[in-house]
Amino acid sequence: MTRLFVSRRRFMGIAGVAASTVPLAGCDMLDGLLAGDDPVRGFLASANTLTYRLQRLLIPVDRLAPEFSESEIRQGQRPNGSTDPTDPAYLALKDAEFAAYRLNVSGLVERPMQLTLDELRNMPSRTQITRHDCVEGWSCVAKWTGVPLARVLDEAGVKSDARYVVFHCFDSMSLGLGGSAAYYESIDMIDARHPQTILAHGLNGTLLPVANGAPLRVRIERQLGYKMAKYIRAIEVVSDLSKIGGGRGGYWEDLGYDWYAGI
Ligand SMILES: Nc1nc2c(c(=O)[nH]1)N[C@H]1C(S)=C(S)[C@@H](COP(=O)(O)O)O[C@H]1N2
Ligand SMILES: [Mo]
Repeated sequence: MTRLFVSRRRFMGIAGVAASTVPLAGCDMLDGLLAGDDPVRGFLASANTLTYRLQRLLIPVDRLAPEFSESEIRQGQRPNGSTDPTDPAYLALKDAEFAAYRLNVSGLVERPMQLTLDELRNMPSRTQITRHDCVEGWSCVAKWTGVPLARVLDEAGVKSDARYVVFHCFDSMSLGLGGSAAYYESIDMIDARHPQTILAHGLNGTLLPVANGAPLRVRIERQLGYKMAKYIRAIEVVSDLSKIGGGRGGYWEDLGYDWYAGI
């Protein structure tokens, strides 16, 4: 298949050229993007801020990640990270096959909602065969089915000061020394409204298994695997990430990973 996407390495090449031509070209748009009031400035390392801004500038907001054919699915989606959460609230739901599950939608929305799995499954769905790239260096092609996040956001009515969508998860991760923190993630409104960003409830033609995030996980196809929160219990629309978790936009980000993990 054709490579429709710009690889991270090639992108950094473009970014390097673009950055180095800024003073010469005097490009207002680039200047604005490089120096403007970036909402993530306060918590992102500058290199990641630059990557984020340039990628947003150079790559069309609706550019699709590559999609594959059924024959390119070579194995099951490899479970990674949490694969069997033991948090009591999750176990109680799992024991009853998630019948009492509700997706909580809150924050900067006109109509906060609590959606059942049936309601989510009955919304318009999208199925896509995409490649999952984990930061640890492995990839898997799999078929995902779910409701576009944009659709859920539209039903809730996003307020004009919204900048990010936060995914709160059921599973907590050990931080050592007896501490733990709930997994969470966040994306900007561009990725939130991207056509391939779905709240997936199906994997390779079956219900999403527990190991891969049942009953609901997000697919964000233009970013690395750790952005794609599994075991989602709530979605919160916010204008600022600094008061959530450790303030850097995600469980792994709070431990030093980049917030923007575009590929
Ligand atoms: N809630 C939650 N989401 C998570 C993780 C996790 O540990 N907990 N791991 C992340 C990482 S690092 C990857 S690679 C993918 C793995 O998804 P998979 O198990 O379906 O392959 O989930 C991501 N989302
Ligand atoms: Mo990962």
